Amino acid sequence: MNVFRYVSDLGDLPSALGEAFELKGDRFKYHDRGCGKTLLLIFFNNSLRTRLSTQKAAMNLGMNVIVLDVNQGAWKLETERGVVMDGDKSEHLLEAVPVMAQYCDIIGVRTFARFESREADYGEEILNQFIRYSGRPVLSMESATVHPLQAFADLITIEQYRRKARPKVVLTWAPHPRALPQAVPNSFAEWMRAADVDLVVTHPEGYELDPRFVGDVRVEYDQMKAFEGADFVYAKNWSCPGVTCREDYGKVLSRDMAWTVDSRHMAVTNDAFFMHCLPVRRNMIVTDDVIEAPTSLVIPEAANREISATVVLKRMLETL
Ligand code: AN0
Ligand code: CP
Repeated sequence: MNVFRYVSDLGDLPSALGEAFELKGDRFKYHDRGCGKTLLLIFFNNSLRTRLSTQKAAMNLGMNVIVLDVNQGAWKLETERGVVMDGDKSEHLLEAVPVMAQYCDIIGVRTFARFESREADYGEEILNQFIRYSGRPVLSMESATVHPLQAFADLITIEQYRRKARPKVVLTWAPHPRALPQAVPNSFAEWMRAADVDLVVTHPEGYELDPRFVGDVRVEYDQMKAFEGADFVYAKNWSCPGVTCREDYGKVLSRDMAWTVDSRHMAVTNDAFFMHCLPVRRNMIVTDDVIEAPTSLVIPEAANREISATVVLKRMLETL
């Protein structure tokens, strides 16, 4: 595997899930696979889980790890070609990427949507420069439009807890004070469609996700109706994807607190498990009682980030 962005990059999904459960049983099973190999993790944005779980995954495989926080101690990077660099940016990505590639075998990149232009974000301009100019396998650790390590961990979690062959999974929008990317809901929808689940998406009007990720999945604008009989509730805020109205891309269109997932919502489900990728703002996205209930999977879900990253890195090491 040379690039990890989409579910299709993983190849056969059941075999990847099989490997994930094998690694859950023994996370050090392939502890010599990465011997003498170096993983470089580059963060343009903050992270707790991705930073720790991806490093842990690399260590499970015997790799060395280097972490660079671009905005803390490195030179500020220009990303657009043709710019006269007379501002605060001292170095261009076109030099920085091949330089960074000299010191590693695999590169992970976190680079959120910037909301400056839908075309730039949905064109994955930063991640693609790493793919194009590094000559190394590259994995998205949440880039502008996708968060595949999260979606893979979410799928492992659903596999682990499902009580029926084809569970009803509801992806619900919930309010948040700031504009957030669509990467998590995009990948979640994409990966759930590839898995055998009954997916329903619910959000206020204007929050329609990009069809390349949601396909023709059922969208239910009545949140309570969507929750009926759900086996899993996956909450997430996202800003306007700009699908129905391009000018609104990246905007906060609703702050409606009626969408906060609370016990009233959970009561109409099939005793659903609650999921969120974290970090979560309590009593905006979800109430204290729902996230603290025994049916809340937020911690096992975060634990599975180590597993998804171990599977992905193992497969990248195999193709070096
Ligand atoms: C980010 C997002 O919504 O994409 C990261 C989630 C994993 N969340 C925040 O910035 C709060
Ligand atoms: N879920 C997730 O990716 O968390 P971080 O932003 O803390 O890495």
